Amino acid sequence: MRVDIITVVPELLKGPFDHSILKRAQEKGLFEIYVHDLKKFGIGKFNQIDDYQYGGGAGMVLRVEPLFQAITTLQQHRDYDDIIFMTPDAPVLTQSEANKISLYENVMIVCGHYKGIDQRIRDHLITKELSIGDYVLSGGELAAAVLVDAIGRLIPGVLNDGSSALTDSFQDGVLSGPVYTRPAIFNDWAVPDVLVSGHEKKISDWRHEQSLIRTQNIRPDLLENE
Ligand code: 6GU
Repeated sequence: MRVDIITVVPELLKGPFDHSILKRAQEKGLFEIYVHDLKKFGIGKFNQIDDYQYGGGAGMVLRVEPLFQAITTLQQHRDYDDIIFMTPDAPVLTQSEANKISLYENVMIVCGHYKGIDQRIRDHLITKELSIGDYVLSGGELAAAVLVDAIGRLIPGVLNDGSSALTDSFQDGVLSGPVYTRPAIFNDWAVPDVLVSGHEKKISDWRHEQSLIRTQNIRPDLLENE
C-alpha cells in the first residue's frame, strides 16, 4: 500500500512511522508513506496557503487553489482508492473502517489545519472524511498518524504473528482481556492460576469471560449494539 499525506506541518509526521512495526512494514516494502508539504503549492511570492473566511469570524481557512494543485498533481501519477480528509466534523474511525482501508492500494490523506479547509475541496475532491474521536486537535496530522498506524499494522505480512491483529480489542467487537508474562509471582502479585494451568480450553474460556467483564465495565455501549 502507498499512502500520500498532504499537510501544512510535515514536521509533525516525520517521526511516527520510523519505528517499530510501521518501520519494518516499510523496510519489507509492504507500506510506502510520502508526506507532501502544502506550502510548496502556495500562492504568490509568500506561498500563501490560507486566508480569512468569507462572512467573517475567527480562524484562517486553507485556500482552495493550493489544495487543488496538491491533490490533482498526485492524482496525475496514480488512481486513489480514497482521498480522505481528517476533520473532527466527520464520522469517527472504527476498526471495521480501518480493516477496509488496509486493503487499498493507494490512499491520499489530507490534513486540515486552522479553522478547516475550503468546503469546495470537500465537495469536489474528497471522497471520505474521518475523525478520530469527540475532541478537537489543533490539526489533522496526529489524527492522520493514528489512521496510518491503524491501517499499516493490518496490511498482510506486516505483523509477524499473523493472528495477533485479529485478536485485538475491537476486532471482535469487545475489548481484550488482561495479559501476563514471567515471572508467575512478583511482590506476591500472582498470575491467575488458570493461565499457568496449561489447560487450553479453560484458558480460552477464561480469556473470553475476562474480555466480556472488561467490556461490560469499561465500554458497555459495545455490547448494547449487538
Ligand atoms: Cl481528524 N482533526 C482534528 N483537527 N481534530 C480531531 C480529529 C481530526 N479527530 C478528532 N479530533
